[in-house]
Amino acid sequence: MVNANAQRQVEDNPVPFETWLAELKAEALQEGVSQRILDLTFDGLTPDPKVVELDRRQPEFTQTAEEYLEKRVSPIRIKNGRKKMQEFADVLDPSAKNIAVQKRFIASIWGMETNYGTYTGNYNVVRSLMTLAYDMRRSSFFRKELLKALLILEQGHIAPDQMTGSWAGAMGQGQFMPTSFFAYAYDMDGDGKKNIWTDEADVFGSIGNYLSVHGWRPDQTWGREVKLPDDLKARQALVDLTHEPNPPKSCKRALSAHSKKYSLDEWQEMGVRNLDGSDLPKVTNSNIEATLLMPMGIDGPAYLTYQNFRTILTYNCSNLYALGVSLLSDELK
Ligand SMILES: [Ca+2]
Repeated sequence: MVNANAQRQVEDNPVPFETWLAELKAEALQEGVSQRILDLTFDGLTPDPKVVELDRRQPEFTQTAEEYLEKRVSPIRIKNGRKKMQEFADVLDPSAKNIAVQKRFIASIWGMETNYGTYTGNYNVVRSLMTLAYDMRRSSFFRKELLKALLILEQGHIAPDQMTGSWAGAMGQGQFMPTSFFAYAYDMDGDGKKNIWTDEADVFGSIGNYLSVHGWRPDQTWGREVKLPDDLKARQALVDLTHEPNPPKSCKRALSAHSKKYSLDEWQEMGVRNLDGSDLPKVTNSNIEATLLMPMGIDGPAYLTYQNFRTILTYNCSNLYALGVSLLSDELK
């Protein structure tokens, strides 16, 4: 149902839509978008009230961490992931090798983002971005994304009627925003197009490239679930470890829930063990630093997270998201 309120809010822009659109098109022409692409994409296109409604929607209830992870790392998703990895092995294996990111992590993000390419969103990306750019709430962000989306069409990576995505403009099987497309999409099969919608080689290459550019370590995993000392006092002391003094601004919210970094040797000395009680891995040639994360509180599971966990956070700055990707990747190993 179209929300009348949403319709009213999209009209908050004091500039009439037709005037706004004419001005936008002029800017797009200056940016190198052709009249042909503008005619093809904007013909009869009007703002989508449904998009504004979704943009205003408050989550109806907050899932607990357990519920979130159960849903995201469900037995069916694990089963489908294993099947998909086999089905696409001819493309996934060489892509992962080429880009130097373990294939289970590429598959896991693919699974988390679009259920392995089966749910990429059916919104017309240009229409969604145009709506959100015309709307006043975050217009400058979405205007920039819209201009980039038009340039993607101009460069012929995908046909205008096939450029679909989420209601907020995240595109293709890895859900890239247009600016991310220009920064990280990767033409893995070398046909001159970065087709993150229907070409799996490019999908895997692009997800892998995103991780690679953000500091992925192919010789390491994401981290591990660990066992803290039984002694409650010792346990509390670990939980109380100073949090990162200056988490990066780009993902402050999630990273401020992590402890300070210590080496695996130091964690071992503090009494932290593998889940089965055995010693933490002894790393001889590189010094793995890890942070302690307990997303479900002191009684919940404890995780030591490595650099790759932080890289996953750049894809989506949420500890539960990154943990979902991580735990799913373990199941896809
Ligand atoms: Ca390609």
